[in-house]
Amino acid sequence: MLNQNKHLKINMDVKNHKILLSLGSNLGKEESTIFQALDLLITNNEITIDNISSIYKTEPLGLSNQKWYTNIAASGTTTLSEIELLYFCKSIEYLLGRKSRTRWSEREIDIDILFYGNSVFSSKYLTIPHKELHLRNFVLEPLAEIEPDFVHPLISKSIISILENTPDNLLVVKSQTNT
Ligand code: A4P
Ligand code: MG
Repeated sequence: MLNQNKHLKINMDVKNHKILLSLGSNLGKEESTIFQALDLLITNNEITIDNISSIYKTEPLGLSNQKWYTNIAASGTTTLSEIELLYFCKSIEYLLGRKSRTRWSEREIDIDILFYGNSVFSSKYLTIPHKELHLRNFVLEPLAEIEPDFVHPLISKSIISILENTPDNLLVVKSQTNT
């Protein structure tokens, strides 16, 4: 009886956190890989995906001699911790064939955790909010479509207002509306 109560207490303490993710690919079947990644995310019963943006075609940031990217943003919830969510995203990247390359190289799939509720978190392996999201049109445009009013906990501005003032001038083109 005592043990049962202990488990009940643990379950009641589990918290659902809002998550905002950015997914990108510029190698292989980009769109289908991104949707496979979303399908794999929800195989975890501790993750929900509630909304996804349109698909965007985006000019590459970093190494310019690579193909344009396909990028989307997604929102959902999780009861995983920040680090558990990162490891799960990394395992999906691996399953979908992401190879190890130098930073900013072309990639089969990239899953970045943009926000985890209003959490501010920094460790060797994970920084939340994602440290460069406010400087990137390819992240901000899709995100503004689904979460324009979400306020960045460090910058204290909404996504739409960050987008309106971004210094980034790389091109982002909406290619398909999700219905
Ligand atoms: N990491 C730290 N914080 C996070 C976070 N919030 N979410 C660590 C996810 N990962 C995070 O990432 C390197 C390490 O960052 C991870 O192992 C994790 O521990 P990675 O995905 O393995 O390598 P990367 O993506 O090459 O490096 P990085 O620094 O994450 O690059 P970005 O910022 O992801 O940029 N241009 C366009 N148009 N569209 C793109 O999607 N993507 C990139 C990659 C460059 N140019 C692009 C795009
Ligand atoms: Mg990344």
